[in-house]
Amino acid sequence: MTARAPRLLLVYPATHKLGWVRRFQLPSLSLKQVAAATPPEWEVLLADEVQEDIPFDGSFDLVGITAMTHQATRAYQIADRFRQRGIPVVLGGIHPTVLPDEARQHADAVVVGEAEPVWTQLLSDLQKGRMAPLYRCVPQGDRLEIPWSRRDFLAGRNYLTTQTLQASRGCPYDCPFCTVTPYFGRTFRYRDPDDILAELRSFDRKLTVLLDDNILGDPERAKPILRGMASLGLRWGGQANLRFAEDPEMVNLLAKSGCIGIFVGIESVAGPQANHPKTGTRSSQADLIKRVRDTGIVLEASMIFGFDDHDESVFETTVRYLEKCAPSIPTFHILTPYPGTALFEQFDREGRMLHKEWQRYDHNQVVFRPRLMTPERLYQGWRAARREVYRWPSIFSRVMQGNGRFVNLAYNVLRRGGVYGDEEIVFPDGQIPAGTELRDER
Ligand code: B12
Ligand code: SF4
Repeated sequence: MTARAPRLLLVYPATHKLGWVRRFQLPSLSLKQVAAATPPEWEVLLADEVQEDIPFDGSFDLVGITAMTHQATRAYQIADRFRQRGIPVVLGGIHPTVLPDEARQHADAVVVGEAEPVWTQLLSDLQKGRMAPLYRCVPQGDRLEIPWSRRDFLAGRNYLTTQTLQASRGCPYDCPFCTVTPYFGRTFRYRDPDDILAELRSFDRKLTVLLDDNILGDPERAKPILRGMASLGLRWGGQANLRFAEDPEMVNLLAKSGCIGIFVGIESVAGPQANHPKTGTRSSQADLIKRVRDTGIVLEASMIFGFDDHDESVFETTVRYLEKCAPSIPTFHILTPYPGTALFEQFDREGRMLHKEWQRYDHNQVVFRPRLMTPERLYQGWRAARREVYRWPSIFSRVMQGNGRFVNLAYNVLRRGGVYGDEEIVFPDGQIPAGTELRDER
């Protein structure tokens, strides 16, 4: 350690270069929270590779790198370069949390789970020259006590907004494709509503994003937060499961709180996922979507293609279903079995993973062998369905079925640009994406 203030570089790895859309990104809340947990004597710097180059030649006492699965390969490259210069590296985030042994090969220490309870200990150990290889936080209880996320170290960068926070963590729904329940706990852990509202009150701009897994998951704990937000004049977005809309009071509170957009996972029109406790509702989904859209809130509905009960008819069925339900914005994902999920364990056991090239685990590529169609058919069906719902007639038909038509149209036009501007992946052998190897050739 040096005589000057110790310097911590926090790194957000990028998987590909972004054009002008990089100005519409959010800063990593993961790193904002690590920064918030860092004692004040440390100087904290950020390298967000989406926005800038990594300062590989800089002088740092510690480099902390976050990684979702699709960022892991790049995170390891960055870690290796700093370690070659003798700078200690800590890896954290969802991928190192689910595969700590893999991450450990590229790091001096790995943080498994949430940083806040272990981070000061790790830094103190580092300064005493005895940093351990692994620090683990196991979520407990139903309360979340974390410091307000830090924003000063983001100065000078262009983000859509830096006003992001979480009111809660964890989710009991345990969807088989999701990492949240196994690693962030099956209980909703909410922060104290007064603490959340105080943090929200400290914001000086309107646009705010609540990055909870399911902000409305526990209605009785969400309602006081929404009531308090009603007087703050914020305009905010978040994500939840559609069941909240069964309760008209909740929809009303949501609109009054300043919510302008909500992302909901509907996932599948048929089969086990459609009947999952998260998606199963007493009312029809079309009615619930209408109830939310009537308030003028933009509702983004996310669908996944590739479950084991999905055959080639799923694309057409889903597009027709969404025409009927008319969410403001439909989003389609290709099923991606992330390590650490029940789905990954099942497909791996069955020899159905096509490869483990983590940078390709991004929902836009097929990384496993679907049960009832070829990987190429899944990819092409996903691509065609996206284009179908963003044809102009489809957009206009959706936009006309709800309030806030101008805002809805604007969101759809933006999304259409992304959908029609994507690059097609070539399947040279008509089956498998280039560069992949089958472990289980049938
Ligand atoms: C909000 C969110 C987003 C936002 C991110 C906004 C932002 N820039 O912050 C948006 C909507 C953009 C997004 C996009 C995507 N997301 Co997302 N997202 C989430 C969500 C709901 C919360 C993440 C978050 O900010 N949490 C709050 C922070 C504080 O928690 P945290 O990340 O866990 O960080 C803590 C610890 O992990 C640890 N930690 C994290 N990093 C580090 C680093 C160090 C050095 C240390 C010590 C500790 C540490 O300490 C932190 C504080 O406790 C999670 C679900 C979840 N609960 O993880 C999914 C999740 C992370 N997303 C996921 C995915 C797949 C994606 C997409 C790839 C989906 C897609 N194709 O569109 C994209 C990728 C975008 C990209 N940048 O490349 C998956 C990742 C699965 C995986 N194994 O990788 C998750 C887990 C959801 C799931 N269903 O499983 N996402
Ligand atoms: S409801 Fe959402 S956050 Fe909860 S387990 Fe399912 S996908 Fe994950």
